[in-house]
Amino acid sequence: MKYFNSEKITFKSGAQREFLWYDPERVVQGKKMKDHLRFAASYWHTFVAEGADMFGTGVLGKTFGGTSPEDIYRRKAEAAAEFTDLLGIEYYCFHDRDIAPEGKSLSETNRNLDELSDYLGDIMAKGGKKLLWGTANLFNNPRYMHGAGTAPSADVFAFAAAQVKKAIEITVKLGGSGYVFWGGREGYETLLNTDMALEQENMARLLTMAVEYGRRIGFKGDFYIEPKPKEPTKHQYDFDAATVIGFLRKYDLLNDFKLNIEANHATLAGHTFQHELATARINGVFGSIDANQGDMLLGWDTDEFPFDVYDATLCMLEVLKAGGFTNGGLNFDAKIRRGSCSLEDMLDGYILGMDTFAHGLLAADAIIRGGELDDFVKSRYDSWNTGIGSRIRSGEAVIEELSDYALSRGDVLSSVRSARQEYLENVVNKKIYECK
Ligand code: XLS
Ligand code: CA
Ligand code: CA
Repeated sequence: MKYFNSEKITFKSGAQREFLWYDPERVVQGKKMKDHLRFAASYWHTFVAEGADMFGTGVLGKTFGGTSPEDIYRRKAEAAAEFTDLLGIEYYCFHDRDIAPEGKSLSETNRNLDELSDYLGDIMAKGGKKLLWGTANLFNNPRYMHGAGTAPSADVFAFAAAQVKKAIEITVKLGGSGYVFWGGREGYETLLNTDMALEQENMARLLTMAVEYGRRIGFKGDFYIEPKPKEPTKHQYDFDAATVIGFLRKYDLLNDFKLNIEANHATLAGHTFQHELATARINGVFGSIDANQGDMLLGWDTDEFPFDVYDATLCMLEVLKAGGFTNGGLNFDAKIRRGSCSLEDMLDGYILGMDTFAHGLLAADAIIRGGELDDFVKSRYDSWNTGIGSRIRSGEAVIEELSDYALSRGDVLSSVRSARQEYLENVVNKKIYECK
């Protein structure tokens, strides 16, 4: 059965749908483009979500012609294999509830998951596709209305733990290289009814149990937390990269956890995508990326396919500086707009995102090879390599010495140089325009 009315997407072929920038086999900095970018398809937006929003129902059916739940989920798996083949995408990501329907009891749900994950795993492995990460959907079902790992009810917490246990097993079975925690409802609406300290301790307990179990059953990949400041709750505990790093450090989870940074969540937190990536990198927790973009005129999580080459360039600059992905990749946690109501529109969305990041990779490589940014930053901080600067860095200088130094030195305004932002912005633009 063929679900998409499209030929395989080719590279600059002159076909109706083609990549202009993405060339999987092209070598950049000694590595193939596809291995730099490690593109993944998000199961939920691509094979599950039908375009419903707060004001209207779905516009694009994703039953793929199936009739019974079992049939529908098998067809979703087949569609996923075909879709990723068409685009040459090697990775996929899912929530447990994306790939199998919830049953009447937890044991029935788990059986569904066992069977359908076998089917999905086989069909994807046949085409050489790999699981980038798995996760548990701990936000959709009404039982999680007040949270899952941070629920006021210990019963709900235990149910969530059971779900996480199973999702980790499925991830391990399918050879996943990552396991994500996105704290959708792990937050609060008002402190009038919330014990914030207990909720955060409990979240850490759940993560600790998950790590302990995952390692025990042979999971060698990375656990990730995906920061997001708000939506669905008003105040989410995993607000941004810095907040999550503080939490991981407090609960001694830094050895097992890295971050999955999403572009749209960064902007919701009032940060640039690059800021969140750099924060992860300099703290040694850069892991994976949910590639999308928000709409600056809208204040919510729009999960659009990325077309902003500038942002993609600065993102890839961070990825290259971090030494590239190890277990992570670029997962398109992105959806087509509701008005784009054909399955094939999704192919255009992915082509848009993949070309944007391929262009970003080439521009980032050109920035690194050109060296202008690096040279500038190095020289901006050169006073830290000699004299008083190096004494401060080595810890030799005490505050009295600095006071004496300042008194003898006179006004220091003459040592202040221009930050040359516009020159550097010209450099970045030039690399984006000129790279081929
Ligand atoms: C929602 C999140 C979610 C996670 C996985 O905003 O982006 O899709 O990536 O649960
Ligand atoms: Ca995401
Ligand atoms: Ca999002």
